Amino acid sequence: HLIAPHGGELIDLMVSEERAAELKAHSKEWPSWDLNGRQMCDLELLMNGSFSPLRGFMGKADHESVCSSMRLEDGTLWPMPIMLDVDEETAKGLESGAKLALRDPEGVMLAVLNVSDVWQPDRAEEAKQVFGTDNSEHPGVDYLMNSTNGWYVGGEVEGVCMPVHYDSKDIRLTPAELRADFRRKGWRKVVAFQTRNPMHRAHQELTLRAAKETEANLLIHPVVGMTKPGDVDHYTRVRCYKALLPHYPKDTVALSLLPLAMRMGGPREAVWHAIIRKNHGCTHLIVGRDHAGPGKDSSGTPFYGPYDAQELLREHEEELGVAMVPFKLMVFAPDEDKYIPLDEVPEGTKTVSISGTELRERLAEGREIPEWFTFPEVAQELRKTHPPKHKQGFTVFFTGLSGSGKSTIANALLVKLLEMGGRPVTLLDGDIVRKNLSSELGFSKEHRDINIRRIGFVASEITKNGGIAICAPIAPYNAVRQEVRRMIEGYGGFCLVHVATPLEICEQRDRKGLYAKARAGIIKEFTGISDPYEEPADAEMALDTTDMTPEEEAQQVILHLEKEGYIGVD
Ligand code: PPS
Repeated sequence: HLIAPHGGELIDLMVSEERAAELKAHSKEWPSWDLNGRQMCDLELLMNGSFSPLRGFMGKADHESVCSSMRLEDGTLWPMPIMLDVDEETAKGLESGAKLALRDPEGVMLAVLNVSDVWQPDRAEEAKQVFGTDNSEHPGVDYLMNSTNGWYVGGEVEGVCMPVHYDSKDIRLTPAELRADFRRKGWRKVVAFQTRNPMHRAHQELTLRAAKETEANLLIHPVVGMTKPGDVDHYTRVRCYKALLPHYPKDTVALSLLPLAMRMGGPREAVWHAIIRKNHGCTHLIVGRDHAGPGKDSSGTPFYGPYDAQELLREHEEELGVAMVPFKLMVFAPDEDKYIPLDEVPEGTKTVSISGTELRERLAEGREIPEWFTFPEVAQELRKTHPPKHKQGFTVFFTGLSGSGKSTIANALLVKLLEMGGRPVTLLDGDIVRKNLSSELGFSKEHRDINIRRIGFVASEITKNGGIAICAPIAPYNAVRQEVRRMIEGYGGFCLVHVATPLEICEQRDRKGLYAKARAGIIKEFTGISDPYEEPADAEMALDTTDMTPEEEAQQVILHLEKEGYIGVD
């Protein structure tokens, strides 16, 4: 007596063992496509029936119909294109009737695509129709325009093997498993809560209210596939969700993880979420303000209105059979010690709330997170993965001409940081790197860029793991320096220091005799003499070593790091 899946039948694309063996035996004759993260998520949800009634990646007719009218060609409501994008070389080798082996990053064949269509889509048009904009500040548009390949391949999928997950296996329930679970427990009305964020007390309050109001059981159904860049990682979130479960009445709530790749498509995405939950046996979906919203563009204009998603789902809830439960913004009334929906707050009542930004700031500064805001167990989990800045990793990246004094300052800084203690410190000096990591490289632009990328990669790993990396290459090119900054900033601090000693001084000093050789033409492509140095415009600090001691310079860097919060006291 559970709600019927979308389209009437729960799709299961996994083939029999016999058929799988047959497909594997033939696969050497077929071209292969290595799936990326997004495609892996989509394939898993296709294969396990989360995307019922879809039986594969969309062909041209369905794609056009979904983009223009939110319906498959046969009229079934379906708001989001589910496409397999491939490069030109792969596309050119395929035609209708061909088979394409779909492989995971290790090369294991997960499925076979029975190709029906191969075409070059108009992605800008798709963006406008699906997301309502072709502005690539919208993460869904950005992905479509800048991270998808230019060709689509459509066709039915025969599933051979599910993608492997090593984490939380017991709570990654497929639609069939979740339905079986609901049947066993006698749940018929189930309200789903979609989330990509940690859940705080307001979320617990509103989900509980939604369950009570609809007299339904609650499924907490967080997305663990791909969410918005910058979101809290799903390992941390799952620990937070688990910590929250004991705060619900016993046997009324279930937790299951959904390996969905979100598109941040607002209204259309809300309808898609409802269809996916319907396939998982849910009858209701909680939809909040700006559901699956990408936020605002650079001019501060939101991509969607705050209630667009609620309205679009409401328009279709009857057809779908999934009811939209509007989620009210909950605020805390400290004097009454309880949460109240914002629109029900009596006049004159004092209320408080903490925004996502403020929470991040409190974590970064190691400040208190009040119990009215989040349960202490949840706060503790967040603190573990979001330590205050003075416990996070960071990279100090010196750039400057040969002989400018980078190595000397870097060494002085290394010693001062080791003296302070607390975090491991690694010095990636130009010369050391060129002896070890980059021993085969020369000094062409291409090789210098490879060298800096390698240094950046190592520094980003060190930073991610809470250590300190000090880099001191020449790094003459701006673009790759910025690339390194982007690699690191997501993990911790990044401080670019321009050691701006003028060329004349470097040449006068000529400690290694290299300038003399460069002037004589014995060394070619020498930075500053016969090769360019692009002065950074984005440096956090510039140091001119002409009149300063290395000691003083290292001290300046330390003071800057202290100001930024990366050096502090417990
Ligand atoms: S880069 O551009 O960042 O990849 O260079 P880097 O790895 O820092 O290596 C610079 C050191 O190599 C020596 N050297 C040269 N530098 C510049 N140009 C040419 N052609 C060159 N040939 C050898 C030089 O000793 C540099 O060390 P520092 O410590 O900067 O003086």
